[in-house]
Amino acid sequence: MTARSPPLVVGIVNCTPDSFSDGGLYVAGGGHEALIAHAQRLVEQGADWIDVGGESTRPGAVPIDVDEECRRVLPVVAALRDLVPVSIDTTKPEVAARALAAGASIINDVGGLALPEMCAVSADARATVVMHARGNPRTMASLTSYDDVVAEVRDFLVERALRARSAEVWIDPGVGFAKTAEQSLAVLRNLDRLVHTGLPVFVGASRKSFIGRTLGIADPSQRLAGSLAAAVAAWLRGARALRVHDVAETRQMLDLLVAIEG
Ligand code: HH2
Repeated sequence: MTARSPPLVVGIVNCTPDSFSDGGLYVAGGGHEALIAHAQRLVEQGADWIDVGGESTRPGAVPIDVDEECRRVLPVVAALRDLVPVSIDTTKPEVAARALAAGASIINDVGGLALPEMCAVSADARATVVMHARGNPRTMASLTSYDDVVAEVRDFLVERALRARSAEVWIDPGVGFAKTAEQSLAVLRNLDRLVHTGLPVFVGASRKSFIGRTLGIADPSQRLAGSLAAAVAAWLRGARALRVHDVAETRQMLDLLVAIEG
């Protein structure tokens, strides 16, 4: 293993009642105040950036409108703006614009800049994360036919990254989005092919269903060890940012690897 600087650790704050991995944990536990306290804890644990999302992308998730999404995320974004870089995880240009005005500096678009309006809004962001996906949460599970999943994901991302108007553009293979467990494993195994594009690579594998399917673990909260394995694999292949639920554990793992490797 060659020494390399650790990736950025991106802490996930889901302001949703129905996310796949922490389904409404913080919403149920006290609304915005609890979400902000959770985000602050992630920063104390070593998160370099916080990703705030208000709409679940879980397969089959029910869509919500702009006002409801903003009601969920904007107070959290505003509370974090002076503490840590914040990305807004949304596919809606209006939500992205309002979150940037509230203090977010990064757009995380799991729609991969499909909408021209989102490309325009990205001009006001410091950075954009462009993720590969197909269809929407209701259809993506059936859109998993590829000739060469790695090449198709890479070519999609290179083309979509050109649409971003921010100074910095990240690409993300979209683990679990319109991908079977085997395809998610293949994408992670071949992540260096994305890294070779020269664009910084962002990976969100934390607690995802490919870990559950591969290891036979139904409960997402029990997938920490698998998530750490995916994080190491992504880092060793050159990922520069890891989107994770378990910040303290990911930080500890990365810090020890850095200490060993020098
Ligand atoms: N995965 C999820 C949401 N947003 N953004 C990027 N860039 N990459 C990802 O892999 C990614 C993402 C899904 O995870 P989670 O936020 O935990 O659940 P939910 O979509 O149910 O809110």
